[in-house]
Order: sequence, then C-alpha cells, then structure tokens
Amino acid sequence: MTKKTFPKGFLWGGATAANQYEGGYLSGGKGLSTLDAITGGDVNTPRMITFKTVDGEIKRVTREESLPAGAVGYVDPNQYYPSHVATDFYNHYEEDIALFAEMGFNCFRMSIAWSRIFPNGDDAQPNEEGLAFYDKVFDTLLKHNIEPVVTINHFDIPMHLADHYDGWANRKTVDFFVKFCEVVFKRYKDKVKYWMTFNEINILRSWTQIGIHSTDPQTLYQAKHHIFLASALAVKLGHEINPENQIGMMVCYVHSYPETCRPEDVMESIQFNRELEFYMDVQVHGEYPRYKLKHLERLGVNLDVSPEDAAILKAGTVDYIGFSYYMTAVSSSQVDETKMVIGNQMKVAKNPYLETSDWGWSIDPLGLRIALSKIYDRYRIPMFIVENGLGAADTLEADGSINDDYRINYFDKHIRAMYDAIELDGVELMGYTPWGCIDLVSAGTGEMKKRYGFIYVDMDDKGNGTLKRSKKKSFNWYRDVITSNGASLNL
Ligand code: P53
Repeated sequence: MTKKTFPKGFLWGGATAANQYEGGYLSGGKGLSTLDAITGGDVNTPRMITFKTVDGEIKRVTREESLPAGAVGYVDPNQYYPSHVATDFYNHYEEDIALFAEMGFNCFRMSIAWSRIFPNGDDAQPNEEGLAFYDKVFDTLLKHNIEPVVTINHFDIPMHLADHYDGWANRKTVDFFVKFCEVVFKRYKDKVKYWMTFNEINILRSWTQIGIHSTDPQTLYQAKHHIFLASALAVKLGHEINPENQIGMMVCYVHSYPETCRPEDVMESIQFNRELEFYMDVQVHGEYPRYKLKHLERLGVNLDVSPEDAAILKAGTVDYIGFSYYMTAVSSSQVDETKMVIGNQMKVAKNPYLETSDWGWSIDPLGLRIALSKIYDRYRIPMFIVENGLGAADTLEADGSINDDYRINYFDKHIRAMYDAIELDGVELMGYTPWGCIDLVSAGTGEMKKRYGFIYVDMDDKGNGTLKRSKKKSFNWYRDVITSNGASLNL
C-alpha cells in the first residue's frame, strides 16, 4: 500500500521576521525602527520601550503603557536591544538558506524591514542598498528552489513615522505604506509571488508595533482603520502589478472554547472569537461586521471615515488567510482569577485537559484541526499556517548535539491534525511554515532562551555568543517529513 502524503505542491518551510532575525540594524543605510528601541527581557522582566520626552528626559515604559505626547524613540547606550544583531541573518543568509535547502524547504517566510527600504518612512526615494539586500536574499532562495513568502510588515514601523506622525494614528501613514508596497511589488515582481500585508493584525496595539503614543480605544481603532485601508490598497495594487501575486492577511489565531455548556460561557466564547473574526471579516468580506460596529458604539469610538473607505475595503480583499497557531483559550462567564493563566500575553482561563509549554502556552494539536475547520467553514478561501511551534529551552550537550524530542513530538501531533483537517474535513491548506525555524529572538519576552528552531544559534539573552549554527535532532526529522511529503509520519 502506498503511504499517505500531503497534497502535491504543499508548501513546506519555516517562518521568521526581520526584527527578530535579521540584525544589521544600521547596516546598508537602514533607518531605526521602533523595535530597535525595545529592550531584552525574560519571563519576569518585561521588555521596555526607551524614549526621550519633549524635555529631553530619558524614560522607559512597558508596551502596555502610553508614551507622553511628543516623546521620541531613543536608543540608550546602556541598554541591550536584541533586534540590533538578532541572529544576524543579514550576514548569514547564504549559510542559513543552504541549511533550509538541506531540510528540503520549498518555501521560506520572512519579512522586509520597512526602515531598510525607507529609512525614515517618508523619504522621497527608497534606499537602494536595502533593496539590493533583499534581491540577494530572494536570488539565493530561488537558486535553491525555495519560494519566498514575504510578510510586508511584521510588528514595527520606521521610528521617524512614530516620532513625527504618531504612526498609524495618522492617515498619512497609509500613503507612506502604500508607496513602500509599490516599490517592493515592482522590484521583486519576478521573484516573489506569495505575500502577506500585516503580521498578526489582530494583536497590533503598542508604540513598537504601530507607532501610536496613546493606546486609548479611539486612537487604537482609528489606527486599525488606517491599517485596514493600507492593507486593502496594497492588495489591490499588488494584483495590478502582478496578477499572479497571492496576497494574504495574517491573524494570530488563538480561539477559545466555552468553559462549560452553560450558555453564558458559550456567549463569552463567541465574543472572544469575534476579536479574531473581526479582522478576517474585514479583510475577506471587505466590510466591518455589524457586531463590531455595535461594539465600537458601546466603546464610544467614533471613527473618522472618508467617503471612499468602504469602496477601498471592498476592492482589496485577500486571496488567502495566513495565521499563526500556538494555543487555545478558555472563556468563562464566571471568571475565577485564581484559575487564569497567561498565554500569548492574554489572560485566559486554564484548560484542565491540556498541557502547557514552559512559557505557559497550552498545547492543543486538535485545536489546530478545529481552527482550520472554523476558518474554512466561515470564509471558504485557502489557508496558510504561517506560524506554529514550541518555544522551549534547549540543552546543548557536551558533544554539541541537541536532543529536542519534545519539539519533534509537538510537530508530529500538529502535522497529523493538519492532515486530518485536509483529509477528513476537506479544508484548503496551502502550506506550513513553523515559526523560528532557526533560533531567533522571542517577540514576547525578548529572550533567546525561548527557542523554536530546527537550527540552533549560539547566542544568549544578553547578546553573547558566536552566532554559530548547528542542527538539532528535529532538523533531520523535519527534513524527512518534507522530502517524503508527510509519508515518513505514517499518516
Ligand atoms: P514569542 C503574542 C501572541 C501570539 C503570538 O511568540 C505572538 C505574540 C508575541 O509574543 O507572536 C507571534 O516569540 C509573532 C512572532 C513571535 C511568535 O508568535 O513571544 O508573529 O513574531 O515570535 C512567537 O514566543
């Protein structure tokens, strides 16, 4: 009997983001990004934004807090900022891509650093050296038959746009972003076909991510409205520049189960899930859903909307839904603070049926099949799992090996769930790119200790290390999955 495999042409690869992987923060004419001013940290020490007030005072706040009006990002020479070197893709891309090729990747997800192309965000001309860098990267990928999958914006904004325009709170940022998109769509027309506009659009909220100073609902939702417009305009433009472009959205898909069959718990869970669905509703259907309009009304948010906005949203609906999947949540109408856990920076009730990672994220492979079904049943467009994985502390043995069986076990279960969703539920799934396929900086905590990779990188939480790459045990395991298109799993 022939072994079961994934559909022919399934995209297998890994995922990264510039701010956590690329480094070279001032190389080749790159400008500062907001994320270049956020410190490292660990589970007990939150990452801090460092800034200068209008009076020239140097201060720090967490990402949850607002920055005073007029404050500008500041890189403090006495602090450690993990984005500055990260795990240095900038100087290691040839070696890294060769390793991805050895694992059998046929696609690779990465992001373009906006401030590498437009150092200030509002520059009249793009930075040629920055454009040339990504040319080299894409050429190297294509030489190895690896399709680039590009996130246009992953969690940051040129610092100048945050400092002088209040980032996405300002409608002018829409124009700056669309210009950036036009430049990259044109430049990489013959090299890149798979795109996503904004990473995890549903969790964007802080100064580092979207450049806003105040985080009150009015500012936040106005900024989100601008981001929706920018994304829709980019999708439309990307299709005009190359009709073959596949342009998706990207949502952080942490869906919730009701704690019990008590109808109040079910209603809580519906409300929780709407916070994900809202973004898909806008970007797939091209309009705000009515439940969100009602919610905004209750919040007292009054969006400043132009007459042409509705048509812009309608004309720029996405080709596919990309999403990250790490965990599920539990919604309860009878909140018991003692039973709450912190997962993905959200406070959710604990699921007694699931184990959690060392960082408190629930591990729920069947939840991935459930997610795929829920999304597909509602939107009926192709999906792409562009992040999934286990953040864990790895042990480097004396002989240099890393025996990450826990990671293999995690992937084995999640890949089976994906297969079931395709085979049993009939969902359309384009591909799978596990997060941090090579070790990189954690977005949440700023640590290196929280590792996701098949490839180990010698670097610690303070930025010490040789940056030497080595294969973990999971490297060969994933290579076998990819090269057999899943057959090695005995599905
Ligand atoms: P880290 C919060 C909630 C869900 C996903 O996360 C998140 C975050 C930010 O921490 O991030 C996504 O590194 C994101 C990646 C990030 C990855 O998940 O905190 O798209 O940039 O690194 C994993 O363990």
